[in-house]
Amino acid sequence: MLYIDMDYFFAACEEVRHQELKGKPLVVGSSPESEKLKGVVQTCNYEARAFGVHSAMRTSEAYKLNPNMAYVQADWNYYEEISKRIMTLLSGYKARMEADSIDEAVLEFEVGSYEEALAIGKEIKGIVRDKTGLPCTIGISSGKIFAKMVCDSAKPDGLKAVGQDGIKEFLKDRSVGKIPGVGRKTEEKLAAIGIKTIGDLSQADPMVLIDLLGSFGKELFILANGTDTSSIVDNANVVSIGRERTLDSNAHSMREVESLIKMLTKEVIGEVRRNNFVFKSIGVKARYSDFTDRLKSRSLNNYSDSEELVLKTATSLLSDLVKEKPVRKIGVRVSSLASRGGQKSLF
Ligand code: TTP
Ligand code: MG
Ligand code: MG
Repeated sequence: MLYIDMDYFFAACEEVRHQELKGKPLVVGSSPESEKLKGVVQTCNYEARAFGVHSAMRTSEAYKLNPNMAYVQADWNYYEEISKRIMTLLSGYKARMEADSIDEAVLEFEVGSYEEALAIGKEIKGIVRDKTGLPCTIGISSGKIFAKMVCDSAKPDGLKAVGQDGIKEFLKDRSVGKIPGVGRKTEEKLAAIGIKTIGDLSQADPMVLIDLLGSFGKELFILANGTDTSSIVDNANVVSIGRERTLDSNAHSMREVESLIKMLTKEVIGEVRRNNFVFKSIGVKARYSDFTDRLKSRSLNNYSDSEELVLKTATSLLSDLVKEKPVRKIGVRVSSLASRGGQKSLF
C-alpha cells in the first residue's frame, strides 16, 4: 500500500503561482470573511513551521511567533483544481485507489517487493513534481494505516517503506496518538491505564483494551502487534464536489455552524450547477477538536440539484455529529454525480 500526502499543500499551491513567496515563511489563513488576525492558520510552509507555526493555530498566535510572514487567504477552488489534477495523474496507474482527502490518496499495487514499490513511489514523486510543481511524501507499508504513519514520519519530500519485518520496531516508541483515528480522548483513556506508546499497547491485555474501548480496542491491539488489515475503498472514479472549512473557534452547538453550513452548501451547489451536474448522494464531515474525523452521508432516491435539499440533509446529518464532541471543521459534499442531460451517468 502506497500512501501519498502533499507537503504543506495549500501553501505549496500558493508558492506555485506566487514564486516571489517561495523560500519565505508563508501562512494560508482562514475563511474569507474573517479579518487577517482573527482567523486560523489552515496551513503554512516549512519556513513558517521553523518558527513553531502550525495548522489550526490562531493567526494572532502565529503573528506573535513571527510578525514577518506573508499571509494568503485560502482559495479552495484553486486547490481543488490542483487536487483533481493530482488524482487524475494517480488514477493513471494500474492500481486500486482511494482519494482520502484533498491532498491524500492511497494506491494498492500488486508488486513483488518493497524495492519495486519504492521505485514506483519515486516515479510518482517525479511525475507529480513535473506536472504540478508540488512536493509530496510517500509512505509504503502493508496496510493503509501503517502506510499513512510511515508517510507522516518521512515528511517533507520523503519516500520511505517499512515492511513487515520492520513494522513493530517502527511502531514501538511512537505515542498511541500517532495512530490515525486515535484522538485525545482515546489517548487519555489509554494513558490512565499506563499505555503511552504503541509498544505498551502491543503488550497490553487485549481483554482490558476491549473493556476500555470496545471493538476499537481490539483493532488497536492487532495494529500495535504489526498487522494492518485496513484496505482501500476504491473511489478513483467517483466524482464528488465538496467544500470544507475550519471554524474560527470550536463549535459546541448547531447554532454556531448554521451559517457556515449555508455558505458551504451555496458553494457546492454553485459548482454543481456550473458543471451541469446532478447528484444522488449528500454527505457531511465533522473534524473534532481532537482531530478525529467523522463522515455521514445519505443517498437520495432520485438525482437532484436542489440547494434546499442539500441544506436540509447536511443540517440533519451534522446535528448528530455536533452533539458528540466540540467541532473544529465541517464539510459538505455531494457525490454520485451525473450530467444534467440525464441520459447517462458520467462514470
Ligand atoms: P495536511 O495534509 O494535514 O497538511 P499539509 O499538507 O498542509 O502539510 P503536511 O502534509 O506537509 O504536514 O492538510 C492538507 C491541507 O488541508 C492543508 O494544506 C490545508 C488544509 N487544512 C486545513 O484547512 N485546516 C487544518 O487544520 C489542516 C490540518 C489542514
Ligand atoms: Mg499534506
Ligand atoms: Mg493531508
